[in-house]
Amino acid sequence: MAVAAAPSYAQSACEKLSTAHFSFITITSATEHPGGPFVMPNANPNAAPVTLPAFCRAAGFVGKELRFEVWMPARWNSKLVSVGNGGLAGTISYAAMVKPLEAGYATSSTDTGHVNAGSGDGAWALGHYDRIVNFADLGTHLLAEASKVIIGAFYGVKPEHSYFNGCSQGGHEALIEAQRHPDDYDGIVAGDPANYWTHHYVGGHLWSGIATDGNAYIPASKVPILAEAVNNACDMLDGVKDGVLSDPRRCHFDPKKLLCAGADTAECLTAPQVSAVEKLWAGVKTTDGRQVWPGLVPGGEAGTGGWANWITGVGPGRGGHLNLGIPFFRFFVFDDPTWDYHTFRFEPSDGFDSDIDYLDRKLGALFNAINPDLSAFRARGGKMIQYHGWSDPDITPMNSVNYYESVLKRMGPNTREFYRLFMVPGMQHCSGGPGATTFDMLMALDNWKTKRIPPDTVTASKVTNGVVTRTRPLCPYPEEAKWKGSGSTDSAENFECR
Ligand SMILES: [Ca+2]
Repeated sequence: MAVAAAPSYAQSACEKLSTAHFSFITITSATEHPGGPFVMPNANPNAAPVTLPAFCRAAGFVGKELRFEVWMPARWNSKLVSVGNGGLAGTISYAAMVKPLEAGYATSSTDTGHVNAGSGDGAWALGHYDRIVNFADLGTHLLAEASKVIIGAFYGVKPEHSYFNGCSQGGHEALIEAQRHPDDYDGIVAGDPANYWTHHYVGGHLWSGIATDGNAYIPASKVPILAEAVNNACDMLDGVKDGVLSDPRRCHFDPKKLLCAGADTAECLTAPQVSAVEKLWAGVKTTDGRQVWPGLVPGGEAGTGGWANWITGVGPGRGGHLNLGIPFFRFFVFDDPTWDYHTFRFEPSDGFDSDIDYLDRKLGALFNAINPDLSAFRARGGKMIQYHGWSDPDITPMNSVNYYESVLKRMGPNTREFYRLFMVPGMQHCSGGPGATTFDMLMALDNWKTKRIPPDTVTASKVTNGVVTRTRPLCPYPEEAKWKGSGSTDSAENFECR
């Protein structure tokens, strides 16, 4: 590496990494960044460089093709944060490494063992079961091991604490780690997790396309009328008129109220469109009444990160759900690049099992992180914070409620001493939405782990054009932020968790 310009004096500790020998890791580059403007890898060519503190940037791979990077600051807080991926992964999550690095953490990320050509690309999985295993389970585990080895070689000591922080697929990775690799991290943040993967792909990604198929398609232009009608019916159920539903389960708005009286207009829903909303809120049930996947809940439908992105998309069959769902079924499940989502068998027929059963048998054990037994993670002193946007139009928030309650049932009432769930009113998928959606769960986790300050409340801000316009407490589930009855409803101090 870099022999041509090699100076006669000794290599720096960072540069030495590129010639060091590691049993299971190949280092492809190790370079010192002196601090200052840094051009982010994969950045838009027109994007301005970010300003970063001085750090050592090590890049390498594990095995055949599991690429990763570890960024190690000159002024290190002795801790590691590995960051998770989104969608079908396939890229190192550089952007998510910036904040931890600035805060003094060593930080790492992996592409989980494949490179994709965009968020809707799943062709890399076809005929590559090893890649599927890395993506679903092993990639994040190997990242933890590689990160600790590199950090040990660079600083001379292992991290005092190691954390994982991810949302969506990153939340899935987080729960895989807590359940299957509990020795990797002693603190975990799991956001809007896709942990019940196979049922989310059937009941979310696929069902969204089926429910809005043909004349049931809802154009994005009609989403605001649904959002407004929901708010008119349910916003005040929590006592505060703020365009946000504190607990959407109390909202029982009937979409038939929007049914067109006569001809279809921009202000009403046709009967098939009403039926689509009902299907999306109902989720998927088998004919014998088993809930395969819970539906979405009302609230937060409007906005760029709402239904217009995930469900309606820019045209029929082009929403975010199908964009991720179709490649999964084509390249992971049915091994057929031309597979048509209309052919999916929700029920057994003609002597065949349902495709849900087929999928679960093929990939359920690998992908689904739904084991409620977190005893190994608890025993090693692990702390975990999970959060989920109550207005997530991608992964239904009921998934997080269901998983948390399953753990509570299994692990008992002391569960909250090591694992807490924060439902975020008015937050869409991992960010955005009408609520107060800016918060720092990593700091809450670190305070819990290192200072023994449990997260009894986490303050969230609503930021509009860079200005904080509202603060609210987030509360450990099942507590909810309740207005005390006096004072500004834009100020967290006037709310309490109960
Ligand atoms: Ca409200």
